[in-house]
Amino acid sequence: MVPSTDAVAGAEQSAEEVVVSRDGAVGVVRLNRPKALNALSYGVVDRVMDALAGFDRDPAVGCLLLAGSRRAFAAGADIKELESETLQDMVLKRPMVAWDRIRRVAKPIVGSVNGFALGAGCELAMSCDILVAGEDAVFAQPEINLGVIPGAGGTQRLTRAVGKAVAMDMILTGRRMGAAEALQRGLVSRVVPAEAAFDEALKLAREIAAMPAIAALLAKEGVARAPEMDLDTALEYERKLFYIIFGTEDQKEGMKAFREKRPAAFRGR
Ligand code: DAK
Repeated sequence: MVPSTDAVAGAEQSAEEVVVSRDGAVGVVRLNRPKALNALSYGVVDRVMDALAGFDRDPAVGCLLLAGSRRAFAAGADIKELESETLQDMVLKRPMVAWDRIRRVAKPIVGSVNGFALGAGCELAMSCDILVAGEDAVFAQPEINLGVIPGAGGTQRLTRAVGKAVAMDMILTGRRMGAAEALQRGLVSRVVPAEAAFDEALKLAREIAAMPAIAALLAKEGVARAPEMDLDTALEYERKLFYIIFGTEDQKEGMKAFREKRPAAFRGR
């Protein structure tokens, strides 16, 4: 069972900065460092990535849910940790490698955003496949105000999500984008009342988790790869993914159930 919002709020005192739980076929990962507005220290990022990778390997899980807390999804990388870092640290410790792990997750990831999603917090949110935002959500890449630039995909993912003009505007000024604008610009897919964001995201994740698992996985792969390919290559690629689905039991079951006018009983095979 997923801890209730209160339970997670209560866990503020605990040492668990990342709370990992299961809700049926949904693997839930919640940032829980509210006193620092869920600032993403190296340790927190590692734990998030470990948890996502663990759920990705778990056959009982069909969809992942990544959430923050009520005031903040995450207010960025941990500035206090970053301040003393050097060029040599960046090159030799290779901290970016941890961030590549979320891109390798095959199962769909739903993100639930309340409050601040700033800097690396915005980048982590954009690494999810679908975002449900509370009306209080605020997105920004304010790194320029700290003398740096986005380093976990912001210049690339924001540009792909909202286009060059708006991405330039946000990244060069650090300006914030509210939930309504994020919806209008296609950064998030749903905006709901702030207090409902987690529950709505969980509902969406449950719905996806109940879908035929291999089809969901291949559908995600097709959409995720779309911006990386020219149309001809992309359509050919989609065709191959489509062929693969015809090797699944769920394809047979889905179409048989349609013919027999009954709900399909997908088994994820
Ligand atoms: N890091 C560390 N602590 C943070 C933090 C952050 N990003 N954001 C907030 N906090 C802490 C504050 O320091 C404060 O803790 P105390 O000082 O009281 O102990 C606590 O959270 C509450 O924050 P405030 O007192 O500031 O609360 P306010 O309501 O007044 O303001 C705020 C909320 C979100 C507007 C403000 O806290 C703020 O501006 N925070 C910083 C936002 C920001 O600039 N974010 C971008 C960070 S740079 C990398 C990949 C990516 C990145 C770096 C490396 N690699 C792979 C190596 C990305 C860089 C970034 O994200």
